[in-house]
Amino acid sequence: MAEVKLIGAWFSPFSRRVEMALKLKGVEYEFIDEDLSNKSPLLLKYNPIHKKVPVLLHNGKPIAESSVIIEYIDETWEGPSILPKDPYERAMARFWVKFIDEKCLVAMWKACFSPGEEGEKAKEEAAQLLKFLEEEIKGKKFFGGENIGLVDIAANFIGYGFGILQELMGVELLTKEKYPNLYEWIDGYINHSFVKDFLPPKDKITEVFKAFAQPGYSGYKPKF
Ligand SMILES: N[C@@H](CCC(=O)N[C@@H](CS)C(=O)NCC(=O)O)C(=O)O
Repeated sequence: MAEVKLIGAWFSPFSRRVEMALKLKGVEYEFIDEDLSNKSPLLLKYNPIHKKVPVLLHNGKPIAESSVIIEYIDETWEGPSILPKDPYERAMARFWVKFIDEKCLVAMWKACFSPGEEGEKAKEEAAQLLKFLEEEIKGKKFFGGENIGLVDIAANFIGYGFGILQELMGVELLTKEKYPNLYEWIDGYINHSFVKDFLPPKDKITEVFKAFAQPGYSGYKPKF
């Protein structure tokens, strides 16, 4: 039987993406929880370039970068498709994941953590970027259509962690009034039986964000 291990971090939305993909396919795996403020020799060995989680080990062979890993999982195991079959739809799904990773997450994070003018500019930018997702999800249950797909998996921070973060930081960015379609998606998403299993408890996530917000905090904190 194939040996599947995931080097991840319990709070990381990127490693959660991979867990979701593995669960969707019904793949058994061992989760190795990494301490990102004191990275293990295992992580450094298998992801020497980025030194980040997640890393999937399939029969000892490492694969890094969550989107790359998800595509590998989709191609390797039977089960519900994570990426659309149609080439154009596949390309579009990849486009939105790139948009989320390179634009939305960066601006949303800075909107919460960057001080002064940088933070204000990030809030404006994030507000505009989210409008594109608001438009994209309009009239659809999930980004993947009737079922959860690649973009829904990639957007797990927008669907869950960000709501907790913005509340904690007193930022009013992603609200029901401004983004009714996205909000409906969030509601359907976090209450979906499959997604529910992956949501870390709110109080635990809040503790992590609180630590990130502490002045002088010297542990691991995502940098964008
Ligand atoms: N592009 C990467 C991002 C992964 C990422 O940022 N992982 C964070 C945890 S949430 C990490 O391992 N950070 C370690 C570091 O920055 O040193 C992916 O999609 O897998």
